[in-house]
Amino acid sequence: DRIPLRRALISVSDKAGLVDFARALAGRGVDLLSTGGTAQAVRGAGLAVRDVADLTGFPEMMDGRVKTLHPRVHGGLLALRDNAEHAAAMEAHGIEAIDLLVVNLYPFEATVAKGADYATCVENIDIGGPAMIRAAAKNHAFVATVVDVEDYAAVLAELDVQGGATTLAFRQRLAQAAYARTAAYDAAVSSWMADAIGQAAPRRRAFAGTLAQTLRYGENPHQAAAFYADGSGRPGVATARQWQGKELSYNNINDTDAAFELVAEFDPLAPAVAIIKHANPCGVALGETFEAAYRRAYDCDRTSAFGGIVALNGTLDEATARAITEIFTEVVIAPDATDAARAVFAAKKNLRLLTTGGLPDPHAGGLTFRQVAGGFLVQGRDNGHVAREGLRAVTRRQPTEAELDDLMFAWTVAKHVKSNAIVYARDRATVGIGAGQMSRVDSTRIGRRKSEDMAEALGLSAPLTEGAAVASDAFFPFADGIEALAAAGARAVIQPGGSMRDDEVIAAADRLGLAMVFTGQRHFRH
Ligand code: 93A
Repeated sequence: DRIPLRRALISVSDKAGLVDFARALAGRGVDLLSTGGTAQAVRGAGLAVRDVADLTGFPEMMDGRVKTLHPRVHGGLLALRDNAEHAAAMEAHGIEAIDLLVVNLYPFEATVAKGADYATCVENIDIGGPAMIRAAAKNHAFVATVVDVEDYAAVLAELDVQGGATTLAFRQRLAQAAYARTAAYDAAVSSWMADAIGQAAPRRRAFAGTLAQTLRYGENPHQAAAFYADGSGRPGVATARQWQGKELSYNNINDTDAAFELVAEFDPLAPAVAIIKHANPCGVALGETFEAAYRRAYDCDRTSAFGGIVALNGTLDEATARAITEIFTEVVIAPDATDAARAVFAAKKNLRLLTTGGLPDPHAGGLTFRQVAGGFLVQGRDNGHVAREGLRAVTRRQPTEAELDDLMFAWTVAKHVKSNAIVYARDRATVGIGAGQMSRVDSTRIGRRKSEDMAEALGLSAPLTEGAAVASDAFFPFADGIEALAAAGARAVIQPGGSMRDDEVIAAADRLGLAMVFTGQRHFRH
């Protein structure tokens, strides 16, 4: 299964490492063939290389759309070397065997990420490259296929160890990676087109990403893991710059994402801070300054905030950085950070700081995924939004303006809390969060108990749930949830409505003097 490497076809858009690799191949006696730009670069380094156009007898034409789509190329890649008929065809048509294909494709994903116009994106759909990759990878019994600059060194190492040949196992590994590349490439094209033509429905979609990072492990140390970028360029943990600290873990990435998507919901002109633990917020607040917002968020649940992830919806400043370093924090993510803030963090080696250059658009479309046995669930992002004017007051008492502010705030936070979600808020800060319970009434109790614990720790005379506004991510199926909220001292409630027992729930609110509004929209998050 060892195949001597005699001839290579190199056709690359990314010319990094090209000349050194071509020189190393030539030095091992490999005959080089290349397309126009690649040949020029190789020749420019003083190496001998034949143009594919000379091999095919056709010039590159139609702006390069047709360069390698020719039987002399594809025959050379696909011919079975141990098949007499194939050998006869090669002989009859002047086809030379190609033992190594080196291709990296037109930079379609990068072109889309740059925000190029439609025609430019179309022009960057590579046709000849994927065709050659698929041909060579199919014929891995004889041909080695390289689609990644990072594999150049591995090829040379293989040739050295195998005396100028490649083994089947090596070619199989390359072929597997080659098909991953062409699949990801076409998925990127299809996803871009779906966006470009406004096809939001998750039908007839293919999904793929490009490897951003191999992770030390997954959710637990015995699970292998990796991080893929989807190429959308959405500002967030996938595209962020990390300034310091060790590599992010799987759980860090998941939590950092939850934190940043949450703060992105708030008006960037109003400082907002979220502290996340295990993908749930344990404190969220707006403030006059980021420092004030951070301290208010921290005061929701100081115990849980330890070792958390902090997200800001604006530039991290020095005072806020100092406040954050008062306790141990795993990751801080923000659109930007001042030099002074970075200097504060520089002394904390274990703290990771990520800046993104912007906030993700909470109203943007896109798809989210979840795996189940044997398949994927795909849905549109939860970009639902209810405006203040869209709320329907259903109780005798109408919420005051101040209560409405807090209801809207709590509702926004609740969207980012695992169901069943109950969020108590006062003065646009969370004061109690009940997350991820199987019964809604349990979430109301947990949020209250958290608030009582904090009141005790802070030496307050009463828990801040007294007089709070409360959001529930889905409707109250029974009046018991409302009764539990009233018992905690809550004064106003926001929820989707739509329960069979809405009448009982509204009657309970009226009896207990609560103001309640319906959103007509639910934010389950399981
Ligand atoms: O426009 S293409 O799809 N038509 C082709 O026949 C073709 N063959 C190779 N693009 C084609 N390529 C691509 O050209 C390769 O995948 C590579 O990305 C690029 C290298 O071009 P050059 O050597 O001229 O820089």
